[in-house]
Amino acid sequence: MAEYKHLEVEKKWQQYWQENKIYEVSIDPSRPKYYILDMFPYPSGAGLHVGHPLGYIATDIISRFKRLKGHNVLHPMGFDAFGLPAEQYAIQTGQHPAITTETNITRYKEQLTNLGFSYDWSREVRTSEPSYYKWTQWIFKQLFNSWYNKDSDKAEHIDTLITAFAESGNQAINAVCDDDVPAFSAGDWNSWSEEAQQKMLLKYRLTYIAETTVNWCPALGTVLSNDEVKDGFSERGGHPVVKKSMAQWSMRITAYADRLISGLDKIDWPEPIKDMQRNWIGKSYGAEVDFAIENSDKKIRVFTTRIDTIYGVSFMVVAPEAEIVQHLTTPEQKQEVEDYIAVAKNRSERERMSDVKTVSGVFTGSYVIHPFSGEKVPVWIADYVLAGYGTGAVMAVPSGDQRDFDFAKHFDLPIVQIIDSQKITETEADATKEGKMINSGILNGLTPLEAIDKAIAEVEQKGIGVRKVNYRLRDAIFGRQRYWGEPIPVHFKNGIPYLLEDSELPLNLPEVDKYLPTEDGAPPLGRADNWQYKDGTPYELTTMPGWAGSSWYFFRYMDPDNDQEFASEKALDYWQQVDFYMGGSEHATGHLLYSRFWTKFLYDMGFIKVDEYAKKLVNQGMIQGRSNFVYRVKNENKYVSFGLRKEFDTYPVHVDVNIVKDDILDLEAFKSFRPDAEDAEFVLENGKYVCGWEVEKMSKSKYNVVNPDDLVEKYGADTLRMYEMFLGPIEQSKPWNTNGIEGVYKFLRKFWTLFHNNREDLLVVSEEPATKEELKVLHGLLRKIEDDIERLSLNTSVSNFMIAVNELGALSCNKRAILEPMVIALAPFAPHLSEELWSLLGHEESIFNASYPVFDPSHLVEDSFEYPIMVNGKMRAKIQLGADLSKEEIESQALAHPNVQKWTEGKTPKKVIVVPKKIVNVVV
Ligand code: ANZ
Repeated sequence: MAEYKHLEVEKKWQQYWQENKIYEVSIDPSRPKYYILDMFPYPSGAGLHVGHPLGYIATDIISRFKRLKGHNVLHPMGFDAFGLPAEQYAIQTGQHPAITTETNITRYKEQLTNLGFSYDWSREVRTSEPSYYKWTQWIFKQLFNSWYNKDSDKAEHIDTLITAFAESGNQAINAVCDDDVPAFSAGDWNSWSEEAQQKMLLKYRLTYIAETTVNWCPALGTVLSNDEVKDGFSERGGHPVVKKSMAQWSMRITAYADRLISGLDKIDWPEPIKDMQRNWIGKSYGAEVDFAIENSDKKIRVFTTRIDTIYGVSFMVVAPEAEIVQHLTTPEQKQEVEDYIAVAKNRSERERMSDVKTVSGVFTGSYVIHPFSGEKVPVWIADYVLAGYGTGAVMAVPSGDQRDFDFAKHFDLPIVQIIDSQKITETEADATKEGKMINSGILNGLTPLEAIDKAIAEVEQKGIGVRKVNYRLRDAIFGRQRYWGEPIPVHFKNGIPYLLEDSELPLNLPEVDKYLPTEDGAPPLGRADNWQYKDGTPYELTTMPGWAGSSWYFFRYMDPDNDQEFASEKALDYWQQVDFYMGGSEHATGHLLYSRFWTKFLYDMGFIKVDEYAKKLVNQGMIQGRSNFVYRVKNENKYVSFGLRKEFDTYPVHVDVNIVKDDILDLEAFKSFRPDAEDAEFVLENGKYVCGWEVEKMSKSKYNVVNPDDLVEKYGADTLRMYEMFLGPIEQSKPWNTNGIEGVYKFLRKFWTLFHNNREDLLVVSEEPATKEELKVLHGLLRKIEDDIERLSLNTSVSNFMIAVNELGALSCNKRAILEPMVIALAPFAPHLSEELWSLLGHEESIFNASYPVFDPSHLVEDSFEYPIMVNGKMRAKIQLGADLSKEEIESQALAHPNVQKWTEGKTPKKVIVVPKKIVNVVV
């Protein structure tokens, strides 16, 4: 039998695809487009492990399937090439990050090519290429030149704002802007210097510089965004992160908070991702209420979502950083307050939010006056109140809020229970069986929402408060004190930022002698010679964050070589948006939110026609590692097989999974893996050393990393592709286990054999017409595969192929009429093998230019049925009858059967019951 040589065949077709540009696509209005995208990877030094391609394989199958079904499929790949690891490697070794990145990309591409992906590499993008980041810088410029008009509910060019200021000041302007914008008239504006005007505009621009509290990571020497900080440590490297006030570039993403929430309703994204985005944006409806400070003309303004509980207020809490704290602190409390602030400062916002156990705080010595009861209420500071949220102050209601309750208990503060505006004792409160629920007077008999609404109206009428919607979302810090990122296309005159001209883009990343901050703490770009604009004014020193380049790359793939625009109108019109996006859920509040923000902005400015870039998103699961263990006897050079380990005093040691097969250790390989085991004693079970196993994260240190290259070498890419799909539903996380891969390998060989009919050298297919049975197998398969792919159930597709091949094997089917359509159906999954068989079948063009076989349901209709015939309750005969016979015909055929004749003894039956396609019952 002609053997299938995967190595040869796969290389051959990969080369053919490349040489013949099989996967290059262009605009073709005659076919429906389909844009299918994977999140582009950061090319790390470690290369791909078997977990990485999981999503890529799934999207490749769908791409090829859609193409065979007649779509014009855009399926590109590129690299998110700026990033910290290359920069850190540069710091350690002095090697330019561009070189590291280039090396890693070469390796990634090689690995991806080996897996036989159908990317249109002519559209590859790399965010670190000047021809790409020119347009990232250009988008930055557009953001700088825009402001958000709440009346039109969209971004507009800054010129419209300047005109409005010059004509009528800022009072009639309803904009998203900084909190501290003073009122000014047209006269004021027109009398201001250029510098003063520019300073004011910065408070409105969609990207701006402002003094902000940032997450500063001293070890990395840079600022991090909220989503790059986990529990007070940097996500990368796990270094401590502290709060620091710095002048920073920010993006006014908060302007889009509402639209980022409402837009979720029109996209088909996983619910958990949508929930994460909603919570991250954190819209809450409530009110701001003023509490007058006793013996002062100042007030404390609080934000509350539960103004209906105002009668239950028994103290106030202000964030330790709040400015008003200075004013509130009495001389007696000064020392205590200062000590507390010093400690609180070092806890990150996240830490403060997530820590519900520690109760800490200090009394300021001051009181406010309750606006309804007129009573004195003590004011405390505590770090569970965040300076950056709401007004940085809360009215504490221990009977309504758990934190306030814990605080009151800890510091022995009063807990006020109320009913019908009357304070009641705790016993009375218990008696209401409401526990800590509040039931306040003005609000009796109303639902909580009605109650809140009514209470807000009341404070508004009293002039002590206003209705207010708050968001947890903060503006996104945009500048990074790093080298390996996009330069920000700005220079400074008298401290005011000015943009570079379009013709001056890209602003190329300059060379530096070291990738570290300068001696006086400026970012690495501060080391570059002549890092200044043509007029001698200095350039910005920070670079853009990792999320800049990835916030719009999906548009660049549509027209990657355009040097006049980020993408042409024609390309944008044709490709519109991504139809299917696949990637990890870990990007929920990072990339997946920022990219939606930039899309909405580009839409507002009329550059694109869609305001969501990805119609459908699927999160692939994580592939975990399956680690193997050997059991070493303590203080001895002796290893015990898994089943016997308890008979000795052993401890488990990780062993490289690549020298274990079906949990049996390759002893020779083990001896070279651990040279000290050369003379070790092995206690075996049935002559074998059995390893234990556990599911863990896939990582080098656990020796459970499986490299796809090795598997491709051994079994072929087609096997690996189908095996990865076979592991289980794509959205599920699952452990890698190489053990089952042989099953898929054998299946592909079996399929190959169908075409060869045991002949040594050549393919033998019969030109005979297919039988009904054979057609039934084929069309049964086609129906299932199409259904599986639509439902993304690629694991069941693989088993459906296996079943069909077994059935055809049993029928010894080698007919072209069956096998040819079947090769096309298999091609998305096993492209190399299918391409080879297709050419052996005599086709000259690539199989991917063929059309998908059309499923014909008529082949699945049963045309006859075997009826059991019962006579007086006992089965007496079976008869094969046409499926389309009428009841009468079935009855007469049944009664004519010799066995029925025999058992009815020729009598006329009392009753004959015919259940079509089930049974015939004869009663005599
Ligand atoms: C009184 C009250 C009574 C509250 C009650 C809640 C329950 P969300 O939904 O997240 O917006 N709060 C306001 N500003 C805060 C800050 N800077 N730091 C910490 N907590 C703050 O939560 C709003 C509620 O969180 C507000 O409503 C306030 O407590 C608290 F039974 O006011 B509430």
